[in-house]
Amino acid sequence: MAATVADILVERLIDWNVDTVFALPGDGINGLYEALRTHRDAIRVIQVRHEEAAALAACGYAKFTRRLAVCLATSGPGGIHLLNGLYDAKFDGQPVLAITGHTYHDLIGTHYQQDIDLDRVFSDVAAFSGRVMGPAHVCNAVDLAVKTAISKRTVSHITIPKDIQDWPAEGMRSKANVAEHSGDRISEALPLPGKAQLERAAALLNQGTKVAILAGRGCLSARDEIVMLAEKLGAPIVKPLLGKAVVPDDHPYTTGGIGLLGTAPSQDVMEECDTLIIAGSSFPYLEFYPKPGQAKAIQIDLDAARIGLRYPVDVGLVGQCWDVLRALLPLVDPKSDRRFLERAQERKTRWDRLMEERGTRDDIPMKPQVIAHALNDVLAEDAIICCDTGTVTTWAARHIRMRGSMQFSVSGTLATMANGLPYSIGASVAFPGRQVVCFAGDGGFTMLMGDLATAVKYRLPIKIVVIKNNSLGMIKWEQIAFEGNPQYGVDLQAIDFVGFARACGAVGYSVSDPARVRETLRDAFAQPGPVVIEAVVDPYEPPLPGKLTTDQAWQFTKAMARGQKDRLEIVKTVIENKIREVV
Ligand SMILES: Cc1ncc(C[n+]2csc(CCOP(=O)(O)OP(=O)(O)O)c2C)c(N)n1
Ligand SMILES: [Mg+2]
Repeated sequence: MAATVADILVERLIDWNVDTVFALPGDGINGLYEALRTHRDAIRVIQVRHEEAAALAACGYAKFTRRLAVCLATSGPGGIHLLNGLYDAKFDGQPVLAITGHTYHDLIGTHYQQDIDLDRVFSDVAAFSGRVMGPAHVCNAVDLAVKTAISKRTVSHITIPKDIQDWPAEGMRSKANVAEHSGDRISEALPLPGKAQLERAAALLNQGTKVAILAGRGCLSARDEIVMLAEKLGAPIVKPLLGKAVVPDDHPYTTGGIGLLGTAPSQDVMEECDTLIIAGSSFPYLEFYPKPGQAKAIQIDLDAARIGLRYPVDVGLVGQCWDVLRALLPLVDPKSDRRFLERAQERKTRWDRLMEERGTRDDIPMKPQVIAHALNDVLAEDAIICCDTGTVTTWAARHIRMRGSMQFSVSGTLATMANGLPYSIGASVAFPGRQVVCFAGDGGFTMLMGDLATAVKYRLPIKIVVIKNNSLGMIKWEQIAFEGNPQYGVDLQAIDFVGFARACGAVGYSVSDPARVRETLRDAFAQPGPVVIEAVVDPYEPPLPGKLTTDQAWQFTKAMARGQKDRLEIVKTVIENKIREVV
């Protein structure tokens, strides 16, 4: 039986099947911690080293389990540290409940210690943000927060003054508040479009001669349906990065990724299609879609407000991708003309050859692609890959190949750095038996690398590949190729990541010779616990888009002319890559 307000809260979380909370303690949540301690058989606390990691771990947990995830932080600074991870969850549509402490209820607003109105601070990131005011206010607030997070696939927040956490569970209730009035049940909204809309969509697909499918994260549970649709239509499947695991990378119908880190054949498909079906994707980069007016378009999305968000679609179908596709498939006629698909397949074969060539080069310094490519040899069929943000995203997107039931994620729409390790913690906590791999840059990893200690503490056997180019590489290339400016403020001094791993109680490996990559990865992956594999790579390797535009080439030339340091090395690397592409 609940003795305190904090007990009520923890017990309500347990009622909602929450069994894990990512957290870091503080005096603003001591009451909650005591309740967590006395309920530790039913709910566990994963103690992180930085609250941002708690929120990002919760986001990763939600992404890979498709369940509600919970993070907890103290009043003031603890709550503020959560924010970036919560925005990541909001932007990528993940149900995360954040719980924070607040200062004493009768000192709020008086410049007291850590007196930050977190319910106001969180009002932008959270679809529900409430302050719990007493024992009779807990269950209804938790219920609404949970239901909002799940039903809107977003962030909810509850803050609770520290003294109220210790108040007795009984005895304070307004006249209007009926005991046990709030229900802890949620029923999923599963809308299906009407027959007329499905028929209009099918008619467009049946008329199209060059149909393309853009299959995003909403299709992660609709692999069979997407493949059936592609087979019927002879349509190439283009995968935004959050949808990388929708179909395996060697599936004959996919041309791989899209965007700056995508593939040239995917870009060709988008440029040439006359009909596009956007399924479960809010892929943000507008310039990679067909030009408005070029293609008839159909969009499937759970959120009616997102229909037509990125492309002026002709038909919107609101619902879960797998549901809608099942309803749509019987109305779609099989196409015998496979020329569009075959052309895409030929181009994809050429692209794969280029990636094979880039991924197996024996240059020293080592090309970053080489380690991403070699990872395929050690990845399990059900590996979970958590990729960080930077040029590393390009190497992972192009070279790490989805197989079997692998899962993959990045910080998609927020594109925050430092998500890789916390996502991996979330994944490894959720799936203790599975291989979890973090693929990060030296910049992103250092932001939250204190949380390697979390992996050690909970014996999470995460394998962390750190691409060491001693720079904030992505921004370096943006300065050069997009802005036409020489690089500035992007160098990082080297860190000994092997020494760091050891200092944390993990195992460290370093590899700089392509000839030793495979055996290093094999040894590292055979270790039972967390491992850091530092891959020392060529800092001059540019993450060039699949297809270089004239403007990019021009900006690049401009930066070189304006005194980009190391320009000879850079030009040499780019020209060499271009020659290899041609021959
Ligand atoms: C929190 C945050 N700060 C800054 C950025 C801008 N940014 C994007 S990628 C990047 C560089 C990443 O460097 P690193 O992790 O070393 O990877 P690399 O690009 O070198 O492969 C930066 C600074 C960001 N996306 N997120
Ligand atoms: Mg770097």
